[in-house]
Amino acid sequence: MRVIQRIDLRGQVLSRTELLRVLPRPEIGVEQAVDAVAPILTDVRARGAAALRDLGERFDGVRPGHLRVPRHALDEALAGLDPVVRDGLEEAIARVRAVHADQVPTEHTTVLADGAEVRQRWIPVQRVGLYAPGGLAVYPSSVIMNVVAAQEAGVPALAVASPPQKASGGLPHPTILAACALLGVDEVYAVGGAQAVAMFAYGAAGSEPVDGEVLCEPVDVVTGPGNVYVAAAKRLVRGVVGIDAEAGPTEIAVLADHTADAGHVALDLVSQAEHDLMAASVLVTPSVELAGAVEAKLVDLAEATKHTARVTTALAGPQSAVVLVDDVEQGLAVVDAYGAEHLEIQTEDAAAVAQRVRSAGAIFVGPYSPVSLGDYMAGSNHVLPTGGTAHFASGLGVHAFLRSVQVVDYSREALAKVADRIVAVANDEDLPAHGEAVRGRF
Ligand code: HSO
Ligand code: ZN
Repeated sequence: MRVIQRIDLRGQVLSRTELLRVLPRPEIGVEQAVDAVAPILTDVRARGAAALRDLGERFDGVRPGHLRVPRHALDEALAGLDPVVRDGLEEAIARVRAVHADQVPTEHTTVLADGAEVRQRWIPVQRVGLYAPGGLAVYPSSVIMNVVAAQEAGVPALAVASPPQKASGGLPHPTILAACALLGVDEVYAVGGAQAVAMFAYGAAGSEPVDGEVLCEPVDVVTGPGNVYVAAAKRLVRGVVGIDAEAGPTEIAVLADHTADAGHVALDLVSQAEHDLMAASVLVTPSVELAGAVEAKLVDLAEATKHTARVTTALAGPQSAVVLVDDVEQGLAVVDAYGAEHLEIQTEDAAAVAQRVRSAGAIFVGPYSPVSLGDYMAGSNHVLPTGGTAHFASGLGVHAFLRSVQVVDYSREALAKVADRIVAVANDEDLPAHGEAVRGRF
């Protein structure tokens, strides 16, 4: 069996729709999961903390003693953190903080005439809930990406939820707790999956009395990665709360030409395949030589890497491919249609090529900006739109936690200048009281 399929688009002129058909993506099945998680949401809404305990026992195999992680458990987790890992996480926090601090938009006032102003304010939401998965994907780096973005947006109240682990006696994974402690987050819940999303959306009060426990209050925005059930739960609570994107399996596309190093390209394709059986690794190249060299490297790397089974399955899956194109120009059309979560540009004049890209979650320019850098240490956010949602969505940033509010401030004279026009348009809409509300002032 081929390590990765080849798709040859040379000599073909394809529309975006046709391109999407030849660049398959994994079927995620959020729709089906919606039916499975709906009763969980109903249960949490009705029974609050009691339901959360029952669901922890059922799905995570351990009944959490405290839903709210005690402060001392956070401190102990931090004390037990390997100092080398701590140093890495601290550097990541500092870099991500610097980038996100710069994202905060400044207030802007448009003066339309003398005494006629519209100001654009940016106000953080009051309270957010961030989900951190357990199981296979225990990623303190993802905790950093979500928490720092919310903190730099100025969100005053922030809660984290992560599944109770049997090995930790019903507490979330110690590295997740340590990351929370490093970030100064002390409201952490041992609640996982769809029920965590429900807890954030509805709060944990339910209708049953609870003795002595501090319960989670509802939040305004829920963010954070998770499996298909978490995605389904987010879909269901959207509207009650704001959500970030529904995260799907990770994707890397590399647009590379003959100048690229096949070894680098193969390493990067393998790095994201390591996440998930359904992860997508796609190379788009006009160079048949590079394609062959990368395929050969992939065989060696897939065998030598720690998670061989996952990597091999992801690379061989229908979602991964080496795509041959006529030139970088056609390559750009392909990567734009695909709209990858991560797009690496490893071509001659990489910065200029990158500048022409219209759709990608994040763009990594040149041979020394691998996706792994962005996953941990670049300062950019690694929570990015997957599954082609980059066509309309952005990666996580402070904007996900901010609302823009327009502040209208007109003087008597400025209102008088437009009064007749307001009356004319209001009457045309058969809403004369609108016009009267203006005219009645003069
Ligand atoms: N590449 C993943 C994020 C991640 N990588 C976490 C390592 N840890 C999705 O962007
Ligand atoms: Zn990654």
